[in-house]
Amino acid sequence: MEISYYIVRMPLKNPFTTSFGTDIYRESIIFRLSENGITAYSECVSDHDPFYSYEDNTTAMHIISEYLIKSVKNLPEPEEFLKSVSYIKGHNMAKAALEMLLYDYHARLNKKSLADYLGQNRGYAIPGISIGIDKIDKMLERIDEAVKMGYNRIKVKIKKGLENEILKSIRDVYPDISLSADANSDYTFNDIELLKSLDRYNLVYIEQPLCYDDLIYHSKLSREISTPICLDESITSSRRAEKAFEIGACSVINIKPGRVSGLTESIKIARIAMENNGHAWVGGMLETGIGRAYNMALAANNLIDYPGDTSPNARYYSEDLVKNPFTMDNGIISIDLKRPGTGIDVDSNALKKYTIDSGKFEI
Ligand code: OSB
Ligand code: MG
Repeated sequence: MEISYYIVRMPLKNPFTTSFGTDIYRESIIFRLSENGITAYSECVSDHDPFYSYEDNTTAMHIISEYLIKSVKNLPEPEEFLKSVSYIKGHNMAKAALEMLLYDYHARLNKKSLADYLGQNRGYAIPGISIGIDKIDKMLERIDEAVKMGYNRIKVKIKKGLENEILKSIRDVYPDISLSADANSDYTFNDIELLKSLDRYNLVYIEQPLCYDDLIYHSKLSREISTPICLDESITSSRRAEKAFEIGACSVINIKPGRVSGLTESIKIARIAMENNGHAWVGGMLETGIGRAYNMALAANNLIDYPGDTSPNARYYSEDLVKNPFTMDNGIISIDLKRPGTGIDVDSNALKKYTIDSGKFEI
């Protein structure tokens, strides 16, 4: 059996700035499996640099080639695959890339769309948008466009020292839109007064205000501010999600399949959120059309109750890796449940064009 990989470097339509830096390109790893007349693709959401998490493309390729790829032999069910690699600590993005590849393969084998294969789904995703840090007038322009397009929630990136200026300018113009702010871990508990001052903006939640590996101080913070806390970086597994709810560290979770080792854990986390009267939504990592299809299938699940960062493809790249992008109509993104697996139609010319390195695993 053969699995190919392609490291792609995709120029973003617009630079994307978070509290940890500015991206002009997205470098991700695409996997392709072809067996028994079925072709499956997946995307590893690690990037060139370890700035969002400790994983990067080099660590992901190392873990995949040395430890994970052999467990894909015999094409196990995704859950079985995950169990067989549980002896490897962490490296969830690397695990997720193969777990999702197996999901696409098995959904296709069962002649079901991935959304149906995952279980109860509503057939569409409810998108919000994540807007990077920029000059205030640029951010307001982007928000204006997004509101007109029908996005169901606007999330803006914030950074220590810029938060009040950004949020006040937005609320002055849009007092009522559903608004959230993502700090990507830029604050510490010492910033408590500053964080309290954000309560006045009536945010649906503040995303990951404190350190990426912290639960305890998020729990302390949640008792000091009225804005609900949503965790992203801190929730790396269903076990951590359980603990987060148990100690009140958050009431909302941004689920990114890549961060939590794939769709099996994603669904478990969404269920935990619902059982704890919390909320769950599907985040994004600026995926190409390949990874995006997995996020959409998950976002269509009935356990997901808040709008996600699942924008249609056209927002990210002027040329994508798929020929059938998702589009947004009246604030929803429909999923074609008649197409098997992820349903994507990969544009092999575009894949070739943006590939900077490639190879094969023979297993
Ligand atoms: O924190 O949610 C985040 C993008 C890259 C890394 C981290 C994050 C993001 C986003 C963009 O917010 C979400 C998207 O539109 O894909
Ligand atoms: Mg985030």
